[in-house]
Amino acid sequence: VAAGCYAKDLDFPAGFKFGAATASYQVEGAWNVSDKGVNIWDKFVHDNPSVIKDLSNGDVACDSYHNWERDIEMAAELGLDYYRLSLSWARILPTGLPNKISEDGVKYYNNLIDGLVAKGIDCMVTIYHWDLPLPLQELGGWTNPLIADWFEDYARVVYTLFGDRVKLWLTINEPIVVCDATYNSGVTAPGYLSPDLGAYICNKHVLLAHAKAWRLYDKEFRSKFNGRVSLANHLLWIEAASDKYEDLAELARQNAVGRYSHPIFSKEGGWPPGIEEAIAKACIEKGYPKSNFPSFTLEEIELVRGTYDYYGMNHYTSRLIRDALPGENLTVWPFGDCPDLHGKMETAENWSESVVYWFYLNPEGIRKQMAWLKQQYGDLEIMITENGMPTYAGLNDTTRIDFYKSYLEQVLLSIKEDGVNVTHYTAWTLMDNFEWGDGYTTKFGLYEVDFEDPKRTRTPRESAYYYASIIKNHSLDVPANYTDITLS
Ligand code: PNW
Repeated sequence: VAAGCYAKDLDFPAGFKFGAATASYQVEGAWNVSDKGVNIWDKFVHDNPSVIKDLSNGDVACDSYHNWERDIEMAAELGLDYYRLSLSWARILPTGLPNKISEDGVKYYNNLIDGLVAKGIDCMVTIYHWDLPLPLQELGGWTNPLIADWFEDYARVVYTLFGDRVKLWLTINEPIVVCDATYNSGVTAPGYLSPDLGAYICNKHVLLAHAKAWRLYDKEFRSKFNGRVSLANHLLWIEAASDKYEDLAELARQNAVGRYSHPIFSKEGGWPPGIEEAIAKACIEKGYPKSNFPSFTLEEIELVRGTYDYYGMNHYTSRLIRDALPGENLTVWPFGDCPDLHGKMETAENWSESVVYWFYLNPEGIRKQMAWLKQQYGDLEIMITENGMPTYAGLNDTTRIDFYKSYLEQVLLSIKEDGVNVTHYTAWTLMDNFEWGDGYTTKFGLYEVDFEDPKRTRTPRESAYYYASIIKNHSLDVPANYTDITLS
């Protein structure tokens, strides 16, 4: 990939689709209405308010549970081809299991999905975006092998309920956060630390859960509904800090991306090359009698291999990696370094900072990431399931406009120069929402939300006009008067 390359032809291919995303816990609120069950984020923030920067929580959030008509209106006026939303497991199944299905929970999603479909907007639905029902967590959550069956049973319920109208499914959002970030850092729900063990066990179980849900769709629903299913992986692009670290960088990519992709998307299946050996070595060094990293049986390898209809990619930022110096302090993945590989993460001088500590802007990273996916897993269809940038409050978000322009330009280069089959682009996010540990302090929204206002009024930012114009023109070549589009 040539550095500093700029696209000449700014039109998107015919059929390329644009969307925007949200997630249940981040927008819905209504945490205890009707018979909704408690989930791990409800409990995590109520028990530990200080883990969230502004001591806030998602109890009300954007109150999308009550404002769903406004959410549809925003999706429609932006001209979105599709809206990516997630389902709250405990809102649909209060106990986590299908012994009881909440009528009100189902009604909320039916209203939303029907309203979108009526406006000609497709639905991309994430089945799990981090809000596990509490009763399942109390039995170990993603470290209990039964989670694969619990997830499959939940998936059956939602395919049955919504599959007639939902044609794009994502089983699990960012398993690397569900596993690595959660068990290594304790800063995401359930806030339970289990370094060197929890993340590894979880890694295997999310793959089995995804695979069972994909196979269920393939066997029982595909012929009837003709939809497509994948998962959304979080891909941090990692490059060598200098030539001598090329091997380390490749191993770090296999650790960050491969552990959640290779078993599903590679031809041979199973764990990515070098990873079992590297983690075994790290475990022995840390004094464990043997590797804590689980192996796959041949049957499990076959169960997981090939369980995709496209590649779902969330991408935000990049890092450089080098060998750690002796005694150097290493923080944990995915927000920190790569201790299992003795790797220290850095950022390049020319990557500008955002208002969030982990986020540095490197537009070329998204193109290099997709080229790497193609080289590793062949000519897959890639859907960008999240991409966006944080700012502080304010409607004149020029930096966000520059972000979308520069990242989308690299997407065009991927398509036109690298021959990558990327077909969908999803902006994170439709509106400001509960940004996990950052609470409401940082804003990713195309629409600003007034969290002081009981009505949670939404107002379009300048970037909303810009994005609407890209969609309308099907091109990055937008007219100078793009704010003339009417948004409410
Ligand atoms: C994603 N990292 O999380 C999530 O899917 C969204 O729910 C979230 O609001 C959004 O990005 C913005 O933060 C991330 O390791 C997970 O760099 C991990 C990272 C970044 C974002």
